[in-house]
Amino acid sequence: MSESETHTPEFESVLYEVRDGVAVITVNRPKKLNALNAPTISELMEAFFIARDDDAVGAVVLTGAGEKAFVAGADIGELAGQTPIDGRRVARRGQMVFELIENLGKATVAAINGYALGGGLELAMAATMRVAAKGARVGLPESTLGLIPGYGGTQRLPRLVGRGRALQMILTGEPIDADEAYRIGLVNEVFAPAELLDGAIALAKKTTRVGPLAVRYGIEAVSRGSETSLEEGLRIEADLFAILCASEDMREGTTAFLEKRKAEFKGK
Ligand code: CO8
Repeated sequence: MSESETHTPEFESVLYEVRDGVAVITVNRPKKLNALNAPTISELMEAFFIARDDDAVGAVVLTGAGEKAFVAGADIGELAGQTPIDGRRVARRGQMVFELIENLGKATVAAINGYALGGGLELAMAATMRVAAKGARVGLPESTLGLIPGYGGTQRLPRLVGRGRALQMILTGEPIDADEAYRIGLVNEVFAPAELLDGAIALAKKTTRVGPLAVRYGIEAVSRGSETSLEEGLRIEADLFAILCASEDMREGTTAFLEKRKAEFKGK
């Protein structure tokens, strides 16, 4: 075990551990259904920085403590007293943390183990992939509070499931269950609750067996490319492809194939 794998940071509302090369980050406020208050957002940011910078971590799984919720949203107690100035600042801060997750350079799998509502679903949508426990419920109920999503929901949901379904979820506030989320492509897989975490770790682990730079640039190509024209996106793809052609990993991957052996990638 490397030294970095033994390093377990201590947080108030977030648990962090590394299992076999996968960092498992757990939002840990089960009595409040893991609602995201300001300190939890800060701790999540710190945890993701640690995962990003640790070479012993190849991928990340993000989940919620307890059996009831992944994250039931932003903390409504904090939201209730916000002025417009606070609201903008808090929304931008959360958005920044979610962008860190989205562009971590390593795959992140959100393991949705119960309610993922409002900021909770928005957090899961910043992950590279999502898996859910059967019976989990996901939605954007902000409109029932007289709000709209503020952690990226109005932007990421239509990109994932299309405009019509996204607007239905945003404007009615009604949640959908895991099977329906799977059907519309919002989650990648559905597991029995007892198998969710192992399933999420197994999926995350698969992304650590391929070239690490390929994962980094694959995420970047999809992320940047989906925000631009096809022509510009194809150029981004070709540029990133060209960078990979200069990597040791590409040399190793192609040579290993030709020599009929398993590639040993170094992320270089
Ligand atoms: N915030 C704060 N506390 C919460 C939240 C939340 N989002 N969700 C649950 N809790 C608390 C409850 O108040 C309760 O606390 P206590 O025991 O002290 O009374 C505890 O968690 C358990 O919850 P319930 O008793 O309500 O559990 P139920 O099983 O009866 O209901 C539900 C579960 C259906 C999930 C229910 O708790 C619920 O509706 N929660 C709120 C869901 C919601 O509306 N989420 C969206 C919040 S708004 C948002 O996320 C905006 C994001 C963008 C913000 C951008 C700028 C800040």
